[in-house]
Amino acid sequence: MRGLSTKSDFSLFLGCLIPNRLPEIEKSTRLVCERLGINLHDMKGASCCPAPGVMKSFDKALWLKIAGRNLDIAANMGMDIITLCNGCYGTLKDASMELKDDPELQEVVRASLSTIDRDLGKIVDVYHFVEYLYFDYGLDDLSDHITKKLDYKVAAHYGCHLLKPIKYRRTKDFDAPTFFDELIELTGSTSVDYVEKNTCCGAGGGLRSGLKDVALDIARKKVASIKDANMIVTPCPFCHMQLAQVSNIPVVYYSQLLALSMGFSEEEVGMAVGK
Ligand code: 9S8
Ligand code: 9S8
Ligand code: COM
Repeated sequence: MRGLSTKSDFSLFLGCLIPNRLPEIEKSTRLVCERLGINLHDMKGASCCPAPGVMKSFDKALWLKIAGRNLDIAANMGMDIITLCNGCYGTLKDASMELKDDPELQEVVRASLSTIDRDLGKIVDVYHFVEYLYFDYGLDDLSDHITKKLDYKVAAHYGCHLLKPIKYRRTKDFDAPTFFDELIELTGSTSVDYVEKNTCCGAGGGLRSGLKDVALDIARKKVASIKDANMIVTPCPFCHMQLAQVSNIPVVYYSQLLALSMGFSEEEVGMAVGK
């Protein structure tokens, strides 16, 4: 049985990159969630989260106002949020926690949102999909749905916002996290170690837009340290796009890998491009 059986309905926050550039992430996630009994509801009117490494650094008040507006959409739906992107998680989870921790800040954001005819209802909880699977759904229940053991050698890339800031993250072990590796190994695959495993992909924080050459150098260094893997698996569309530019092995989102291990075909999960 599921660990949190009462919680099976969530607002799905897709962010910008998945609908615009990486529909296979949405498709494969919807397939696995349907199997797992996790009901995802679209957030009508949701905007960019806005991206944490960029917007929060420049204008924190505006960052919080826009994030608060997105949280309010979920609050009106009466559901906590699941997001599939580390960056969106970084914004919505941190905004939610900062607001919960600080009633005065809540009042400031409420007043600011009233200028656009919105409120800040009950502040919802925010989950990254892979974090929810590991810490709430649970590996035991998840393994009941694995019907096909894969035997890929996988280079796991966590990305930054899934692990930090540590005070708002489920795993406190940000130097040597294992939960994403465990989720990967549940599919029968092996998570292989590599030197640059815990570094940034190089794209975040506006680096890709501001200093493209530096960003790509970081990605190249990371990918060059991967030996003996068939694929890179990520939990983040931003990292995903960045690493795919410099990698000569496929870059795969976790839901795609999980869907394959549940018996879905490569075509169904968007991995048969060029075949
Ligand atoms: S929304 Fe706009 S740019 Fe992005 S994909 Fe994730 S982070 Fe949030
Ligand atoms: S993009 Fe996604 S999470 Fe981040 S900041 Fe550093 S790593 Fe790649
Ligand atoms: C990266 C998001 S996932 S940001 O560029 O740091 O905002």
